[in-house]
Order: sequence, then C-alpha cells, then structure tokens
Amino acid sequence: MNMNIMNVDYSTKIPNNVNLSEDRQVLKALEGWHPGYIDWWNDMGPEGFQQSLVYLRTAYSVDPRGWAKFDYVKMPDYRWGILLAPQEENRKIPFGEHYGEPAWQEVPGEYRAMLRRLVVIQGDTEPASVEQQRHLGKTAPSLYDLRNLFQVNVEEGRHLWAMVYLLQKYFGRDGREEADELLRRRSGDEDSPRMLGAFNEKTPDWLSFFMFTYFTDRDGKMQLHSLAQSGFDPLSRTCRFMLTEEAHHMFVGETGITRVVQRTCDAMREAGITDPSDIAKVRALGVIDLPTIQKKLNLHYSLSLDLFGSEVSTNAANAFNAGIKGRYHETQIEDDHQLKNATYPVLKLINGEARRVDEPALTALNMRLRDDYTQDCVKGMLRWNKVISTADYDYKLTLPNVAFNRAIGEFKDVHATPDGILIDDATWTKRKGEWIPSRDDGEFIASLMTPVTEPGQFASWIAAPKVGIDNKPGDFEYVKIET
Ligand code: BYC
Repeated sequence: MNMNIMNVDYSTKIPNNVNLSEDRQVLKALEGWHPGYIDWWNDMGPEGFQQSLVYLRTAYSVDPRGWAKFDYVKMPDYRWGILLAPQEENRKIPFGEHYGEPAWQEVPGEYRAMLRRLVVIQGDTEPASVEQQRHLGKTAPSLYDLRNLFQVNVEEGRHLWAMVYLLQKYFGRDGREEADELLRRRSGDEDSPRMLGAFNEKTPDWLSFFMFTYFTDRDGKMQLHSLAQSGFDPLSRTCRFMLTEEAHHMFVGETGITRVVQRTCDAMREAGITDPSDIAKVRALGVIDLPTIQKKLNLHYSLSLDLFGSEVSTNAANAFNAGIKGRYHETQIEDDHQLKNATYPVLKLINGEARRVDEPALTALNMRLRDDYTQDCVKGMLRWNKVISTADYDYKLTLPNVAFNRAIGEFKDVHATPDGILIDDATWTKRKGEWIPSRDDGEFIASLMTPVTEPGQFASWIAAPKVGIDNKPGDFEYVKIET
C-alpha cells in the first residue's frame, strides 16, 4: 500500500497515518474503545456548547510545512485521530546503555513495565486537563477565547488517543485494561483521582486557565521532548507530533496572561493610578491587580514544579539507562549520552538552606529537566514584565523560589516564602494568603468572570489579542453558539 505517511487517512472511522485499515486487530480494539471515549467526552468534556459550531483546526497531515485545516466543527464530531511523525530512516537510540543501537520498533520485553507506566502517566494527564477545564466555557471572556479553550480541549482528547493507540497496539491485554482505566479515573475524585498532583487541582477561572496552559502545559512540553527522544520509536514519533499541537496551548497561556497584564496596566493608566499595589483601587476598575496575578503565578508554577518528580530519582536514571526517556534536546547535547561519570548540581536542603550539591548526573535527570523548564518559563515572564515597564509601572512579576509551596521532592516537608526563606508552620498558615490566592482573591476573580459572547467584544479584565486565529478579523464569529 502506498499511503503517504505525511497525509492522514480519513476513510476509516478513526483518522490515522499508521495504516490502521490494514491493522485490523488494533483498529477493532480502538473502535471498541471509541464509544467509551465519546461517553467520557459527553460526561466530562466541555459543559454546554456541544452543539455549537466551533472554528477548530484539525490535523490533516504531519508535514511541518502545513498540517492543519480550519473549519467549523461541532466538538463531538471532531475527528480524533492517530498521528505519528514520519519514521526517520535508520534512527538510532540516542542515549543510555543502548546508545547507537537501532531504535526499537517493538517494545523491548525487559522494559515493558517501565514503558507502559510512562505511557499511562502521560495519557492520564490529557483527559485530566479536559476535566479540569470543563466549566470554563460558561464564563469565557470572548468568542476568541472560547474557541481557544475548545481547541486545547479537543487536542488534549487527541493526545489521549495517541497514548491509547500505543497501549492497544503494543501492550496487549494489559494495554487494553490501562486504556479503559484512563477513561475511569477522574480529576479530583476522592476514590479514583488522576495520577499526578497538579491534575487533581481545580481550574476555577480563566486566569487559572492561562496559568495552567502556560506553566503546566509547559511541563507537558518538557516531558514530551524527553519522550520524543525515546529509543522506542513509536513513542518518539507520537510525541514529536504532539509537540506540534502543544505549541498552541502554551501560546494561549502566554498571550492570555500578556493580555490580562496589558488590560490591567491600561486601566491603571487611564485612571491615573500610580501604585499598582493599591489593590482596592485597581480592583474597582474591574481588572485583576498585579499582586493577585503574581499569587496565581506562584501557585501554578509551584504545582507544576512538582510534576518533575524528586530531584534525585532512580526511576529517572533507570529510564535513561534503558533508552526509554532522554533529556531535553538530547541529540543536541555534546557528551557521551550515557552519563557514566558526569555529575549535576542538585538543589538540596542543607542545614535549613537550599544549596546546590553535585550528584551523579544519572539520578539528577529530573532536576536537570526542571532546570530546563524554569529557563523556558522565564521567557514569558520577560514579555509580561515588558508590558508593565512600558506602561511605566515599577512592578515585576517573578518566579517563586523552588522551596515555595512544594508537595514533592526535597522541599516537600518545609515551608518557605516565595523568596525562599524557610518559615514555620504557624507563619505559613498565617501568611500564605499573601502568596497564593486567598478565598477573597478567588471570589474577586470569580466576580469578573461574566461571559462575553458578542463577536469582537472582550470582558473588562482582558485586552483583545493582537491577531486573530487563522488570520481572521477581530469580529470573527469563532463559535456559533447553539443553545
Ligand atoms: N504527583 O522517582 P520519583 C502533560 C510519584 S504534563 C503524584 O520522584 P519519577 C499535560 C511517582 O509516580 C506531562 N505522584 O519520580 C499538561 C513515583 O510513584 P511510584 C505528563 C508523583 O518517577 C497539560 C514516586 O512519586 N507526562 O503532558 O522520576 C495538559 C517517586 O517518583 C508525582 C509525564 O509526566 C506527582 N507530581 O518522575 C495536558 C511523563 N511526582 O510509581 C497534558 C511521564 C512523582 O513509585 N512521567 N510522583 O508509585 C514521568 O516521567 C515520571 O513518572 C514523573 C515522576 C516525572 C511524573
């Protein structure tokens, strides 16, 4: 069959570029899983708007030069498909004990359990985020934002399909069981929660949504990059294509926060406010004050740091040695790719102080990835701070110290201020409302979350975007709301 891997076959019920029509067993397994997925989407996907026409992009190719087309689609009719980046000829395992050996096209028996665990963890986060965001449609600040929310949601749904394909095709019966479990767990559920901490938190308002897509989706980016290096080629190819879609999710976060900051600065200037920390005055303008934005940032950044696991981890070392999970930009790093004698400076708590201590680089891989993540986070911060300084305000958004508000790793048992000063339990309890959103802050933000559904109009607390999606004009009707 001469199907072009670049183009996606839409003739089967499940669009794909993996030749499913000739892989009957897997096609059948996926078709068997499909109704449960649709049930999950109806129960746990976006609340309302399921009959609305949404201007969505759908992947029709995996060619980086042009892979998506935009059109009005009802979300339940979105064509969730299986898309892998094209196979690289003669690809070699780029790190670990099998460095330089041909990449695996089948699961290596000895690493089966490890691989399955990583695929399941990755898969679990995708539906979790859709569940966390399901109420947001009702309070969208514009049709443009509503459309972006739904774009993110349908693509997270597709990322679930991506992991389920790997489970169904490569992991036999237990893969099928895991695929069913992915539809059974629920974000925040007491008995059957999602696997990782940040995915059981609430996303109560749109500022949280932007922070989540900026900080938590960026953990997704780092993890997908690491898995894209995998010696297990189908996982690598799957993650490489997922990263193409992921870029838009972080764009939504970065520009979303930029627009909130912009609107706040504009409103403060118009009102002649000189002190951005005069919260009551700023809030009276119907915009979100910068100190509250900083609190949300503190919360989402610290929750996202937890997603990297412990600083020192034998799991991470084993996955690297095995050739299953590499480093960020592994192939561009110049070293032995085996980390036999290398060390890496790890932040540790020593005599009440956070200090860098050299550890074997192999066990420090989570720390290294987290450092790469932090560097990546800084870029957006610079843009937001540019907006503030251009408006002539003396205020800077900053990333909190790694010791702040942590539940995983070296700092999980201590309390610290955003500046990294260790404090006791009582001080934390008394003062945490200064650093992470308090109930009052939440209520204030909630009071601003009234929906705006007129094309081209935006809620009071957020600026219009600079450009439209797919170059559409400012008053484009991104969602044709059907009630
Ligand atoms: N919450 O050796 P350790 C995304 C557990 S986001 C709860 O310290 P390891 C997306 C850990 O499971 C990316 N438990 O850590 C974003 C282990 O338990 P078991 C998702 C946690 O294994 C937005 C124990 O603690 N992908 O795509 O080196 C929207 C000791 O583990 C947590 C991945 O995460 C936590 N935060 O690293 C949509 C990639 N942290 O198994 C999507 C795959 C640790 O001993 N995952 N534990 O009972 C991994 O590579 C690693 O499993 C982790 C943890 C980075 C998560």
